[in-house]
This record gives sequence, structure tokens and C-alpha cells, in this order.
Amino acid sequence: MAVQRTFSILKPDATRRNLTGAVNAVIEKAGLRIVAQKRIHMTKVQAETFYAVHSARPFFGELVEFMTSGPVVVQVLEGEDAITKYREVMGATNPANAAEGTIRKLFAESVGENTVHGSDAPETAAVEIAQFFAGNEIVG
Ligand code: RTP
Ligand code: MG
Repeated sequence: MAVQRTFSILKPDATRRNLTGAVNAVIEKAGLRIVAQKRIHMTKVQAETFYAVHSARPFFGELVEFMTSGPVVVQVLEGEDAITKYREVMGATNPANAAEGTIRKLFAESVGENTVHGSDAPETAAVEIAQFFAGNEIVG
């Protein structure tokens, strides 16, 4: 399996509870390398663009509200099979269904406020990384 990059967000519930270091420790322990990282406060337009695929879903308004409710940390993670590996490390969307040791099992409080985002495919990873990082901000 080739070395891949995936896009990650430590969501506002993680920054609010001062958990970014704790989450990063799980990421690094899993063998993923943080090759870009910055703390930002997403605008409404940024959040709506990022989650456009969910725009028709009943939770869309709540999701945009949450993602703009405080700072987030956007990241690029690199490693073998990084996209699938990070989805495994994150755990299920609903923390009630997340496996032991996963980030969402360890830290998430609800299906809405679930601590992390990770890209779900190579195509979405490329688009998401490009939305938040210039090429020279990623240092592998
Ligand atoms: P993400 O995109 O954030 O990595 O999460 P995911 O793939 O595991 O889940 P997805 O289905 O893409 O949903 C995106 C985010 O929307 C919020 N959500 N709320 N209230 C609800 O029923 C509900 N369902 C989803 C979550 O924040 C989820 O991560
Ligand atoms: Mg998703």
C-alpha cells in the first residue's frame, strides 16, 4: 500500500476542551505523521463549502453552526494507507458505536460533536487539502 495523504479536522469540541494534544498523540501513535497543521476559525461559507455534500441533510444547519462555533485545527496526515487508517483510528461517526481505543470512543460526546473529521476517499482528500492548504504549507 502506497504512502497517502488525508485531510483531518480537530473539531470545535476538541479545541473547547483543550484536547488537541491528546488527539494528536493518538494520531501519531497510530503511525500517521502530521505534515501540515494550523488553527483557524472557519467562516460560515468555508463550513458550508466543506460539507456541501450534506447540504440537503436535516442536520446541515446544525453541522455548519457547530463547525463555526469555535476554533478548529486543520491538518494533513501522511502515512501508509493514510485515508483508511485514519478512518479506523477515528472510529464510527456516532461515538456510541465507536470501537475501543478510537478517537471518537475516547473523546467524542455525541454524533454531532464527534471531535474529528477525516477524508473518506483519495478524491475527497485532494479537494479538502486544497481548500485549506497551499502546497508549500505541507512539509512531508
Ligand atoms: P466527517 O465527514 O466529519 O469525517 O464524519 P463522517 O464521515 O464519519 O460522517 P458523515 O456522514 O460524513 O457526517 C458528517 C458530520 O455530520 C455530523 N452529523 N450529524 N445529527 C446527526 O445525525 C449527524 N449525522 C452526522 C457529524 O459531525 C458528522 O461527523
Ligand atoms: Mg464524512
